[in-house]
Amino acid sequence: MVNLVLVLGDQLTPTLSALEQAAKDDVIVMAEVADEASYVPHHPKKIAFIFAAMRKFAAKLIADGRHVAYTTLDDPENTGSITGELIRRAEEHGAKQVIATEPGEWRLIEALNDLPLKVTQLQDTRFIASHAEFESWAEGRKELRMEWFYRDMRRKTGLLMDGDKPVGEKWNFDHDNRKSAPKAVNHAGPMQFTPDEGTQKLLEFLEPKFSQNFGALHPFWFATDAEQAQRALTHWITYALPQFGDYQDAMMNEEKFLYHSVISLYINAGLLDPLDVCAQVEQAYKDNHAPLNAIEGFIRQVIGWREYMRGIYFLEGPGYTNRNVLKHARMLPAFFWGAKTKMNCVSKAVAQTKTEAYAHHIQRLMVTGNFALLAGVDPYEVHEWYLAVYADAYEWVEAPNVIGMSQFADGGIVGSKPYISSGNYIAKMSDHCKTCEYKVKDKTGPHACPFNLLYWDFLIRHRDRFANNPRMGNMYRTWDRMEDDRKDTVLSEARDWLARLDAGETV
Ligand code: DLZ
Ligand code: SF4
Repeated sequence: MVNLVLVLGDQLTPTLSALEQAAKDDVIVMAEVADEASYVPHHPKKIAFIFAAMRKFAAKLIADGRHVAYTTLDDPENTGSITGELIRRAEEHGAKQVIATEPGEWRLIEALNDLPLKVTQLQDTRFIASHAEFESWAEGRKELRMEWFYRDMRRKTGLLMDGDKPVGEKWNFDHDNRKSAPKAVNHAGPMQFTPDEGTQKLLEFLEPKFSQNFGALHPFWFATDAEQAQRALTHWITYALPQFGDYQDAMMNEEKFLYHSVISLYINAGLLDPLDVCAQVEQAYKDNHAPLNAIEGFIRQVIGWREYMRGIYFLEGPGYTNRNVLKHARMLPAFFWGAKTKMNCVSKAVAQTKTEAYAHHIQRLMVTGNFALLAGVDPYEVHEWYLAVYADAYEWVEAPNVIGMSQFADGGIVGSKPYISSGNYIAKMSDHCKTCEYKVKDKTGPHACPFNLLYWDFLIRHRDRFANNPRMGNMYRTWDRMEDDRKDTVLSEARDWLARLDAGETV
């Protein structure tokens, strides 16, 4: 009797554990379904990327002689969900068993477990650390610091290791990766691909279906198969990696990508293998093509941060996305969906999110994330926004980054203090403030940068929780040294500003 083998839209890897386990004549089930396309209002580019890559992956499997039962979104028989499609295909082929690679979201893991079929969910071996490894690393630790986990991953993979010592005698070169925005960027951005005929047809079909979603479908330029994704990686290694480290945290009005690789969407969908990517990047160091701060900074994101995020998501369990220890309840402001805001930094980050389904980590963490945290936005709404609008976002990676790292809604599992800053940080790292209607130097008054006001408002609202945090004592001491009049002005202007935001004014 044949089994069904499930391959999801972010499992497009020929060596996927479910595919390796399958017998030659098992039926591979792939399905474009309304449930996955709409459980959050995904950016149209994200949907197009996943569907286009799924179609090409299925075609390759078929060319390799595999039996693929592929459901397109417009198939009249389409049941609208992954589980519905598995039941339908099981009846069609007389199958009783499903072989799957564990999905990256609890929602789907639980749905598969509830199926009236025997389902085996295999480990996703595309990750470096298994759940068991992460659990045993985490067990008994008071603090789950990424840095310690990362060092274990360096030792495990042998990347940038000199025997049992780190190459360059330091594990982490982050200090060298904080240069402010350069005058000019001598890199034209990630490699862009003209959609082939099949992808073009898909775009025409998707356009009217998802035109209400936030985000521009055109121009669509993502790689949609492994070979193209590799070309994009090679292009980045050749032309941008040498500068990547220095300007990793910088932001510019006229540069959406700076020296960033923009390959997370390819890795997360399975088109590129993370270890293989790191090996290619390490080779650039061995070839003296790029400096160690760039190489180490990149490899840390992939084998350190990315794996650590996944570990936290699975360790914390299905309720993680509902955490809200700071009890934040403000609605996500309309400018996250493209309404006008006078804050140039936010406006730029949202605008490029809309056109590209991409913003880099500092735009996500220190602009939009920082704003949402300071303003006290409901973290669940923030989480759904990030999950929807970024082409690389799946819950296993997005939720710990947003609920944990960015919004401190998990109470400090991911970060030992909230990631907040006043306008100063943005002014230092970008050219946004120079052309902003607000004045970053103004701490109060009609043109005061909202980040300056909200920063103090946040700290004072949460004084009971954070005053004794050793990493935050300085902030409270600065506040305590201020004149009482000034304190009153700051807090009342912050609250006025938030009231205007809530009233729907353009702020
Ligand atoms: C994100 C996404 C979208 C938009 N559509 C599909 C789909 O139609 N079929 C599918 O198999 N996967 C899709 N995905 C990816 C899944 O949502 C993803 O596999 C789960 O969220 C687990 O990470
Ligand atoms: Fe952003 Fe404030 Fe700078 Fe304007 S002045 S760009 S709001 S940090």
